[in-house]
Order: sequence, then structure tokens, then C-alpha cells
Amino acid sequence: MTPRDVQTPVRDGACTGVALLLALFVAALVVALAAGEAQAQTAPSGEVLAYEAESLQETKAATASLRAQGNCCGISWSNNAQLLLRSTEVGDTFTVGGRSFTVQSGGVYNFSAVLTRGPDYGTYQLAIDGREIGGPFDAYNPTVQKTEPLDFGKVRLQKGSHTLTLTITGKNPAATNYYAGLDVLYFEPEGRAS
Ligand SMILES: [Ca+2]
Repeated sequence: MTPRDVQTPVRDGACTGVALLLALFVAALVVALAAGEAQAQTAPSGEVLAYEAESLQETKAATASLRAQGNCCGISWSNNAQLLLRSTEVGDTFTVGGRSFTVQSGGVYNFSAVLTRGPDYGTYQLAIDGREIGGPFDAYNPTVQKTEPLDFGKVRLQKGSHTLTLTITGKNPAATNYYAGLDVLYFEPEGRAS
């Protein structure tokens, strides 16, 4: 018996087999593409992490009134709210984060934040995991306004949970109080190029 003799009677079966293999190949391709998409979505590289300040949990009791404040005063915040500290004196502080502020991939991040300025806003210092980052920020402005993302510099974050602390350090002479308002925090993974 030659190979050709064998092929002829099983042609239908061979066709079915080829169709089955093709179907399996297509299915595998779809799965591979889907997996590729999932990886792209979760890849930390180049992905900016954003945390709404008003969604961060208090991990150390604030020394003044701390609450989420909805849009007001002509301002529309990210997620329609900001985290407002109604401080009345230097030294007021709060710490937020913990499980509500975690990163999945350790590394160096460029930290920037959208903050609120106003006539009754003071000057404050931010710290991440207890370490001061950037200089004191004077949040005084004659009218209430939302800033562009302000650059606070680089911070190394290990995989896991972290904290953000705000401490009132003073106020502009023109400011009528020591309030502080945070809208949203951004952490951009530092590029590996260069
Ligand atoms: Ca917000």
C-alpha cells in the first residue's frame, strides 16, 4: 500500500481534521491576543497612577476637620470632589493612604498633584511615607482656583501601601485661614530609557 492509497479513502476525515485544527488555531490566536491586551492594560511601565485625594482613607487622625468636599465655588474637581482640611492653626496635620494608596510595582515615580488655592488657604508641607517631598506650598489666592498638576519631584515607592501626610506650616499674610485642599495625586513611573 502506498501513501496515496491511504489518503484517498480518508479525505473527508482529513478535511474535518484540518477544519478542527484551523478552529483550534483561531481559538488559540484569540486567547493569545486577549492575553496580550490584558498584559498591556496592567503593565506598570509608562502608566500614570492616579489617586483621588478625597478617596484616600485617614490612617492617622486629623487634628482639624477633614472631609471630602463636593464641587463648589465655581470649581469642578476631578471625581467632583476634593479633600479639604479646615485648619485654623500652624501644626495641623493629617495622614491618609494605607490600603487606599498602594502600588503594584516598586520603583521611582515622578509625583505631581492638583491642589486648590483660595483666600482662606494656608501654606503646607507634603510628605510621603513620612519623608517631606517638595517645598512648602503657599495655597493662598484671592479667588478659589484649581491648579494644574504641580511637580513635587521624585519618590521611590516599594510595592505595597504608602501614606501621604500634610502639615500646615503657616500662611500667606493675606490669607484669612489655614485651609488645605487636595484634588488628585499622580505618580508617573520614571522611564528606564537614558
Ligand atoms: Ca478629586
